Amino acid sequence: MKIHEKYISRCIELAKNGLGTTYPNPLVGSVIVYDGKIIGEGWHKKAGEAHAEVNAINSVKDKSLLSKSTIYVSLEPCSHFGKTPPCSDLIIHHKIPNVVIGTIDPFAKVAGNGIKKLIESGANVTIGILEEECNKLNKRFFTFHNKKRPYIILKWAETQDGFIAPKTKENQSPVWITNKYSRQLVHKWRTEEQGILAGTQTVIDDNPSLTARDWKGNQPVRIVLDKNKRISKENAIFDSSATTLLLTDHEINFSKDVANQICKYLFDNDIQSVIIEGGSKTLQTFIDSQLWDEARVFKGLTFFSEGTKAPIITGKNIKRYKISNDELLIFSNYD
Ligand code: AOF
Ligand code: ZN
Repeated sequence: MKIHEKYISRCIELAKNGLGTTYPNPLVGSVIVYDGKIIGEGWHKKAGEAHAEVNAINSVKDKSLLSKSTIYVSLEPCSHFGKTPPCSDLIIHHKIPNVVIGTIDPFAKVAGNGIKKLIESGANVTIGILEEECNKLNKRFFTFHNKKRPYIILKWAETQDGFIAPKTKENQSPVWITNKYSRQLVHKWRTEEQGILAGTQTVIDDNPSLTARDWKGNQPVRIVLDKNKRISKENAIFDSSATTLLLTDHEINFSKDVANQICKYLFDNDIQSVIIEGGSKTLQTFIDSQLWDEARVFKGLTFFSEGTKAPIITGKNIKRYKISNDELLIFSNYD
């Protein structure tokens, strides 16, 4: 592997440590190299806290080496005063002569301005190393800023015969289609997204908590559709373990373009990513509006014979996995 690619790849690896905790900020990693050796590393951990470059620079013991080093960063160093001061100024301040950047920041306040500042200061700037990987790393952040909507992940579990719920249920608790490993994986996924969304009927039928209780990490904001205000305040979605946004006919006009309106509402509320976990009607609405980036579909061993049919989805890029005896299909739409 070429030298720049090697270090940007390390930046990507470091950046991933922030998955789930940086919202609304992107995942960013940075590495500082002197004389063929890494002398500093850092990543962005949490919005409001230090950016990746700041952490990398702070981790260098002998600061006098900075003026002879190369700083690698997976995303363009920022140029604006946000919750923290500009990273490009810090790089200039330490006289780091070489800057290697994975990809350009789509955030309007930065968008090329960090690069401009660095070049104007006389730094030797290289742009576009592992660009595609760096864009993919921040698929949520890029979708939010470029498409003005959250990154949308659809998730459901269906039986061998294609049902997501049985016809009748004895009580208000979910009927499991998948095994415990798949269920835990879903909790991990929940910690990675900023929001989790479910439709009215799912909340009424299953009384789900919609939390990531089986995995350590971020609790996503619960977003629940409640067109006719049918959901009781006693439901688990109102417990104190996470924030809940209820979308009623006050926020959404349920008679048309529901998926579009939800996207707009979430964008206006700074929600960068959402995992939609049902029910069938809600999922199908997003599929029909072609407003989805990924679908993660489990197929369990169970048969229901009758009940609620699973959504119908097609996609060009399908990956298949086995989670013990469950099958997991991941459809990807992100380009
Ligand atoms: C960087 N390095 O590690 C990150 C950057 O409010 P602030 O000050 O945290 O700024 C947030 C914006 O800065 C964010 O929208 C994105 O454009 C950029 N994030 N930039 O140089 C980093 N996380
Ligand atoms: Zn910055």
